[in-house]
Amino acid sequence: MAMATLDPEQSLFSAGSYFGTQPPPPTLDQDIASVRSFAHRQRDLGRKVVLVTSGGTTVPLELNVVRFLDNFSAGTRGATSAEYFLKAGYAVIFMHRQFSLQPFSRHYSHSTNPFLDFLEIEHNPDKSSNSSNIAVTPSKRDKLLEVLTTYKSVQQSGLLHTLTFVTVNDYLWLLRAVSQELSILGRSVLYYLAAAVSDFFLPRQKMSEHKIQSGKGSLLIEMDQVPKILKPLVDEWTPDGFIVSFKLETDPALLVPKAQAALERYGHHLVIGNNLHRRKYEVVFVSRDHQGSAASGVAITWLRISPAAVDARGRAKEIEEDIVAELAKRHQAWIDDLLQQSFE
Ligand code: 9Z3
Repeated sequence: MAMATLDPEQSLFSAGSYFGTQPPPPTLDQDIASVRSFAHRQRDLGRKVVLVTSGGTTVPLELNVVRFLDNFSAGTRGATSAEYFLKAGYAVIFMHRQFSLQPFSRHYSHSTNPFLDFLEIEHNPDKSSNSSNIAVTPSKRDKLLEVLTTYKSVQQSGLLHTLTFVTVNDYLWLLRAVSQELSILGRSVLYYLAAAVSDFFLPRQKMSEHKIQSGKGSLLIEMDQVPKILKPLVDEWTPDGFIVSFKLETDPALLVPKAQAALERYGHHLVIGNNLHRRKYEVVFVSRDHQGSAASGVAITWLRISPAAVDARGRAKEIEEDIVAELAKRHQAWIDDLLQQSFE
């Protein structure tokens, strides 16, 4: 692909100048082909599809990358939500940061619940034989069987398609391409943008080729702003989709105003605000108020669970269960409304 040259004075990228100057990831064509066939299959089957983005993006500081900036996210929100979307009947494209949590395997994360800890060796009583069996610790069996059964059935049904990104550049190229492919699904596609995306990046043209050397005192790096890609996503790439973005803040006073500002700026359907420290127990839905009951024209709904809450099976409740139930309801209501309007 021919690259436009970057004006060294230029520091504000539009989506157009970004994609005209930054190179696509090498696996992009392959990823596009896989998403294209997934989207066509789901359309033919009449299924709703959700694109879940999950995990943090990196910003490399060198071309031969040794150092990079990272964005906070383990991928819990995305991986957990993907499971509940599957349960709600959606086909899921799970676009995640390489090595971040994934649906199903997240229950057995190497750091919080390493699988080797609940496997036991059953030695063969025949001492002359060295064939031993592996068994699951009895107290872990029920949960593992449940997770494994769902995982196998999802795999068999082809309802889950996984894509990987590492850098913010990978993420931007993939999001554009995937949303363009999914636009064939019209209103049945939901975007659930839970990945933690860097606001700043270092354009390729400004990156040092080799490892930045120390010894010259402090390091000053000037980064450019990542283009606001929600705007072209909403207006151009997938104009019919139902688009939900997340807003992360650490100052509670900023959460609702910033979520509201994002909604107004991009004109999409919903912003889910979450505070870093309370994100597992509390989120706020900020959307346009169609009933007109709020003076501001904005509807603000808090969704909360108690940290001690348990689900129907007596396990720790996950707020994503309620987030996804509410979204599935809103998505369907929006489809029905538009259908109704087209008859009027
Ligand atoms: C989120 O706010 C996610 O809910 C979290 C999930 C990253 C907090 P974990 O993976 O965390 O469960 O540990 N994602 C969006 C973050 C983000 O970058 N939003 C941008 C912003 O706030 C807008 S796209 O400006």
